[in-house]
Amino acid sequence: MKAKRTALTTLLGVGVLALFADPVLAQGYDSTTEELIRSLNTQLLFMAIPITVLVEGILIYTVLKYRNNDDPQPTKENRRLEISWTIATALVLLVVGYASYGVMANDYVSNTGDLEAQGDAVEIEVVGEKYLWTYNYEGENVSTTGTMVVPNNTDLYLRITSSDWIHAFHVPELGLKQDAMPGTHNTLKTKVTSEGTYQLYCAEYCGVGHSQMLGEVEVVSQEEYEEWLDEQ
Ligand SMILES: [Cu+2]
Repeated sequence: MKAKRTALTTLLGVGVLALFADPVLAQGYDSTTEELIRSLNTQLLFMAIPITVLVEGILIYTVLKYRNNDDPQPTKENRRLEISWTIATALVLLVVGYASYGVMANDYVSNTGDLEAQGDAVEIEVVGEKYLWTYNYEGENVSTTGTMVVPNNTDLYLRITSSDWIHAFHVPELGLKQDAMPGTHNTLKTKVTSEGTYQLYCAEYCGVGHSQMLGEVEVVSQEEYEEWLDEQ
């Protein structure tokens, strides 16, 4: 009995530690995309922890209780048990499926690429080439390389493409990742919700300069963005 309690306490402790180790709970979100993805991750974690504790608890309990049994007997058919675990699994899958669908089907996470920019959204063509990123601001006649300046709290439509071969646009802190393919534009839609500078990486090995294919996303207030546009 004491061993069982110790085992359960240990498992609970590991679960609580896992929660604290999750950076999501310690800080806010920087974009709508990041919020959707990370909060789904947290929801799934909260589901996974009790299931893990239950399964491991039963396992440890059984091992301890029957460790001196030299003549184990196979379990005979148990219809009630089979129905229980079938229904329980189905319920878990339904909840996971429902939660995931809500996130996966959201424009901020995935879209078919033909999304039209709405209202005062900012639309930028992001072009990857060996080994730099170029940003063409739609309707503004502005083009920059290296640092992409965007306004805070505004929908962004990033049309990702490449002028030579495959790269990938990746800003981990904002939850953004998209292939940059020659001859096609893949759309990322997001809204950044906190000002700051975020590191941009190329996430598809593209040659000797791949590790240097970096950039920055600088998120500023609406006014600063307008000023910056005028200066260009
Ligand atoms: Cu690259």
